[in-house]
Amino acid sequence: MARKPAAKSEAATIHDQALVRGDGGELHQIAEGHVDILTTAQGGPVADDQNTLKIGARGPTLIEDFHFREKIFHFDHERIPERVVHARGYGAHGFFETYKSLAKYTRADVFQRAGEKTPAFVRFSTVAGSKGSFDLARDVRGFAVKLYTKEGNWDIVGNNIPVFFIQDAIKFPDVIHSVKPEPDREFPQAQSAHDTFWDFISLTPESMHMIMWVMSDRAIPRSFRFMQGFGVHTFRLVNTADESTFVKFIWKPKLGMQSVVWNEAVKINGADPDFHRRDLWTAIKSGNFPEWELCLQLFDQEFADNFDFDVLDPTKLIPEEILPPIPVGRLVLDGMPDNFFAETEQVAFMTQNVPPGIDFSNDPLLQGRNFSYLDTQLKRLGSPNFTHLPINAPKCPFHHFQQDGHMAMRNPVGRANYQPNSFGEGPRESPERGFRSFADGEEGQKVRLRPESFSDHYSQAGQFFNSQTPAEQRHIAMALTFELSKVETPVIRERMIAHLLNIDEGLAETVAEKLGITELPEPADAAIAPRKDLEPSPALSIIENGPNSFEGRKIGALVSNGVDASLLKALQTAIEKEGAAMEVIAPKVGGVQADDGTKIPAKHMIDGGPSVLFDAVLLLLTEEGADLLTSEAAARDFVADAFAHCKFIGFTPGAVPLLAKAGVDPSSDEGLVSLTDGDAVNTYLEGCRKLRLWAREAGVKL
Ligand code: HDE
Repeated sequence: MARKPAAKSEAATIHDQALVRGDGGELHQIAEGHVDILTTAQGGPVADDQNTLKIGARGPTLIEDFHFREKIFHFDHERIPERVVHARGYGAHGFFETYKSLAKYTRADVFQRAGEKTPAFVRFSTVAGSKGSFDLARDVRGFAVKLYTKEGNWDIVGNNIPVFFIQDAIKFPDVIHSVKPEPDREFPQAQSAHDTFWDFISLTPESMHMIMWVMSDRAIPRSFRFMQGFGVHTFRLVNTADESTFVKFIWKPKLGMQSVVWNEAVKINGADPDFHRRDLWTAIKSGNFPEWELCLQLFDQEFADNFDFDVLDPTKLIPEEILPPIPVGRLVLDGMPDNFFAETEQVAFMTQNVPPGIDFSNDPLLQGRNFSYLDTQLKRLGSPNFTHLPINAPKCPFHHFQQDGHMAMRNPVGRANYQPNSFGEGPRESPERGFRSFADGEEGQKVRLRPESFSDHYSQAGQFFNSQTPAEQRHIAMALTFELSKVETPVIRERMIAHLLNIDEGLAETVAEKLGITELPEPADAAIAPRKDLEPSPALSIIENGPNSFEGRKIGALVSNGVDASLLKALQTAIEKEGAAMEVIAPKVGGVQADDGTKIPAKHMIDGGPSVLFDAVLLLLTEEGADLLTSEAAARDFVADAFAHCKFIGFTPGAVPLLAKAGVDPSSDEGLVSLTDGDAVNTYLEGCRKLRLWAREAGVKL
């Protein structure tokens, strides 16, 4: 059980069967020298954990070996079903700090006092891939936040994209079945580039807005730390006077947004399938705690009635230029779980977890989700007592009469486990402090109907496309081309072009041309003619909203023997001052010897540290060093990829032969910085703050 050494003061030997209490209060046996004695789960000391019990050294194993049986049986049961969606995820602990009281809008305790800190657990995830899939899949990212408020847990189970594929929860199994591996062949894994996904999408016009997001750079983020998060649905805030204000939740990363390019994503998946989780782990473990601001879009019924689209439609967003988000607090992630399974795997998010003062709207997707999440946790965690697990238990006092069942950890004492009772035992409900649903007046016929107000499927898709920079538009066209090129059924490709014609003709033509479709189809039938009068929303572009800072980013410095020690030191100091990090890559992982004789340790050997793992690169090579590297494919790729991915490259004169061998002209653009010039280190870092030199991309033709 416990693996930590026991407290010294209580040490004793196994001979007197001493029990001591560990840090977590657990009991364990210790021996001389304070090494725990291995025991069975029943606490029995084990003499031999290397050999099963047999008749003779070469004989059959005995069923009597209770230690072996217990160990193997437990192992056989180590896995629980992975989440049907969002199986691959990574979590971290932190806190939410409220900026100012929002009492005017909500009675939720979490928003009453400026400076109030509420413990939080966040799990980021991909949607389609299984638990062991790679991090850089083109996919939506989950952004699920659990706030352990003083009035119970509040889960904002969001995504990094503010809209969704479907308008009604009854379609969720269909959209997910279509994107998961095809059921007869069980591939492709963690990919939307296949027939069934695009078949469903091309038959589901309401998905078009979300498709534009998923084909954009939002779906290949550089880091969880550089993503926005969205609650997606319209929710309500409700104050003490039972007045409701509609709200949309947005998390904005303090370090700004950043994504990678597709060619890079594909290579990262090979070089480091755990790229995103390693990034979060490294940042938090090194004290660089990522931070997001919670921003609210608040609006009333009148705004809702006058807005271009239905605020209950989860395939629509409210542009920030029309309704500016107000920052109301910050989320800081400052701790990694001690045990991945206990925390990240067992954490159970549920949209229905809301404290008094937060309420739902009638968004039919949200209403459906409120059914699904409890059910999925029961299936996954196997017992209604999943709320007893430390990661899921509220951190405020709680009292109820639920009891028994599998693995009940909290067992009530006393006689009356019901209420009302005559024994004065147990809690009672509180109409004042308890959760009161907003008393919206509802009446109507029982129908299975989609409202008319949900029927414009193209206008916001077009607005999203028109709000992107040319580089981002190019990426969308390339993503659509790539994905549809993997679709083997021509009619599906053509159906998609017919939809794209309703979104943006230029985009449709580009994709059709790249797919080799010579005759454009008719535009798809649209229930409502697509609007072309929606103003672009610059807030929707990642590049338009760059951080203009290199903080939190990482530089890969390729070095050779004889590297200029003082230049390396100057770069290291400047990079750290910027709040960024540098990792050294060398021909051998043992490192190199600098020109002043010092030994420079390397983090990676050249084959293990490709430039796709870094935001910018340095080539700190002597001519001799570069000559040796020119014959290495990994070194040539290091340079060629950094260039193709529009990264800033700082280089010493010695590195020129390697640049040449990689097909890169050192004077081709301002993203190539010779480190001999006067203020070269600063010039290089100034460039890095732009993150990428997108002007280069058109010429690179990835
Ligand atoms: Fe989920 N979703 N979802 N979803 N979802 C799950 O719950 C579901 C939707 C989201 O890190 C499941 O614990 C339905 C939208 C996240 O543990 C399940 C519908 C959004 C996570 C489920 C949706 C999300 C989930 C699977 C359509 C963004 C991962 C495992 C009505 C706002 C949470 C689980 C974590 C997980 C159902 C649509 C976000 C099956 C029925 C829209 C971030 O309950």
